[in-house]
Amino acid sequence: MSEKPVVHFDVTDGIGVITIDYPPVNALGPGVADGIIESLEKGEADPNVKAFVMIGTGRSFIAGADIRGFGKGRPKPKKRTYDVLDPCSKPVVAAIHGYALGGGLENALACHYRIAVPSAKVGLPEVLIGIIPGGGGTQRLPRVVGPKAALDLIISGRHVPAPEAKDLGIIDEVIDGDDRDALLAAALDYAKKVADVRPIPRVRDRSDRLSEATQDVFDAKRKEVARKTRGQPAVENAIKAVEAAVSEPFDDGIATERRLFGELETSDEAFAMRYAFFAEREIARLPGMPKKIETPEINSIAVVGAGTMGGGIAMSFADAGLPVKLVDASPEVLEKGLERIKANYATSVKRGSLSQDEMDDRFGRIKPVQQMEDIGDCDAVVEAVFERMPVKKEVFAKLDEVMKDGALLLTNTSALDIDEIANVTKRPDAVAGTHYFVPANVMKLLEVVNGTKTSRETLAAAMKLGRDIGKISGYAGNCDGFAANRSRAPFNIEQGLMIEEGALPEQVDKVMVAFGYPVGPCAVNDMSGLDVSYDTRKRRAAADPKYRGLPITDRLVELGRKGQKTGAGWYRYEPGDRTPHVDPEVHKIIKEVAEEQGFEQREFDDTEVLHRLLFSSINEICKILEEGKAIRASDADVMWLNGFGFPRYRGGPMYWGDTVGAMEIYNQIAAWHQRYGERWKPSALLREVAKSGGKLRELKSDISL
Ligand code: T1G
Repeated sequence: MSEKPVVHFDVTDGIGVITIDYPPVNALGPGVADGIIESLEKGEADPNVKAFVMIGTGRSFIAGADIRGFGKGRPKPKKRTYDVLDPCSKPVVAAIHGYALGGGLENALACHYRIAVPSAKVGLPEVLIGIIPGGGGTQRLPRVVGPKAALDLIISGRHVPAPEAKDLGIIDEVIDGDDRDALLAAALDYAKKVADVRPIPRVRDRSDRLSEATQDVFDAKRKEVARKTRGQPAVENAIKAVEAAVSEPFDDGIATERRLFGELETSDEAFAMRYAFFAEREIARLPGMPKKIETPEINSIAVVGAGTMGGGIAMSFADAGLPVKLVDASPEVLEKGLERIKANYATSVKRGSLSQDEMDDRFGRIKPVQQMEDIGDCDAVVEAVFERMPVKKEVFAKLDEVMKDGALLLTNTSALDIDEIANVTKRPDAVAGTHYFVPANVMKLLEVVNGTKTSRETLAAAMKLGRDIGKISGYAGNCDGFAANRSRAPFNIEQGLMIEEGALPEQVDKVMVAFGYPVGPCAVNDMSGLDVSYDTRKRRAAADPKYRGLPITDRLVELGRKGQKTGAGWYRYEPGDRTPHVDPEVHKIIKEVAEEQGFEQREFDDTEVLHRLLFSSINEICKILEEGKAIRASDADVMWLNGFGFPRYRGGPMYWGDTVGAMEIYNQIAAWHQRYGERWKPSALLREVAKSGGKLRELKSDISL
């Protein structure tokens, strides 16, 4: 329990003000619920108190239950705030700024009125951590917004901006001011206004909207979410809980919700998703960095290169409200790049995820520029030109000339040597890698690569810049493939080699889809194009006779089977349809190349396919940590979750590895080392953690920055 009180209660002009004071986000931590209950009981007993206001200190209302306490056998509370707020004999006004999420919104819904500042956000994000709302949210929200909208909000877990929440009926009033003082003043006035209104409006008594739900609303939702939420029991339980809101009296519905919640808190999925939640916050911490480090203000950005990556990167900044200059020497490329950006925004507008005004604002922030001289005033520049070192060097030499002092010089290279790029400038301390993942405006992962001469200020600024545009910045040291792609490379190699050894592409994909990936790796190859790395393989084979490449993939490319874009790759595609179809022609090609190359073919069982792919990457993550090219194993998990679509309810490769056990993984890798040679040499760190009985997910490198 924290020493200082976490809830304050004072009476102002006959209004009892309950203030939650549990930084940083007013989670319902130890003592908060009891403090709210005590304040209500005190105010109820005080004849001078006519009504209540409930508000948070700092930057938020209540951000939800204290997730840190979950899964640790929490003591059952004697009373819950929802059960004291709802029947309170005096009206309670919830005053919301920042966030009212999970238990925060549930407390607000148990209040009798809700007002908010325009920038506030509300939501029930519990399914994102593998559980469901457990404080009445599945019963009250459908009574306010209707069952269909409630299902959408609970299953998406999305944060709803206050104006939209008002339109939905969750919020009664959005005030003019956007700061906490204005909110408190408005809430006090509102409370005085409603103090004598009777009957006091209680959400539990509202059932008019429940009749909107017929069974097909629930069946349609089940069908809609089936593919995307496979393996997540919380989603089905959430649907069941909302069904109970429609079919059962309120108190029975609450009991049903509690039962369905109780099934989930200690589920494997919930443990994994809570781990992911905290790992995504831990990744921001750079060991050895001073707590407070001066980083330059970034208010203007330039992106060099108007290709697919450059366009996506420019969108990331424009989406975050920053003005962007998009540079390309070729007017045609620049024009095409702008058209691609506009088309991307138009698709979002068509889908309804963006309004036309928002699209216009965002697109309006992107200014096309042809001369590098015109970007010198920008606070930071991101280079996103061809992945060829001579081209990068030329661009950075020019940037060094034109960019103002103190500007960040960032490269989006996915594997090239940051030091070699930095060394063409007179300011290598201002150079860092910021590696975006395709599509750059969607993928949350941003890999920030630390060059030998990158200053701490530049590193900290690049990490912060990623977070400021809503991404998850992850540290990587400078090496081939940095951390994310380097850890993924063995997976890709094993995928190709297993197909040479007899595993069919459809078997590899079936195994990984069953594991939880939305799409299998071969189908993904067909999407990105089998020819993408063909040239690289050919260049490497020419330079290094020992390099064996991937002859089967190369043959597919040489036969024009480049993937979806040519109607055939690992799979066959009907015109205008992206559905992969198994193609006997591919089986024939595999056989032919195997005979030519003398590859022995055999049957594979599914477990071997899964283990060959994931154990190889787990081993590589251990090597990356040993070399200090990543900070912690959980960072690698965050990169796989947010860069490679690893199923979230499995936590990440290292978290999942612990469900198999480090010793079992080590022994299997040691056996494959005997059978397949050098590429399966077990990492020393893996051997150590296996022998010590430790956890893969807790491994850390010893770098200090
Ligand atoms: N519990 C414990 N710690 C939390 C927390 C929570 N609910 N939310 C945030 N933190 C910590 C976080 O780990 C970080 O710690 C710091 O606060 C700042 O967070 C009964 C059962 C509110 C949108 O899922 O989405 O209610 O790293 O870096 O980017 O039905 O935090 O500083 O040590 O994310 O400004 C439902 C989870 C819970 C909300 C703010 N609520 N939180 O984002 O800051 S379950 C949630 C968030 C529940 C009820 C059920 C975000 C945020 P540290 P941050 P931010």
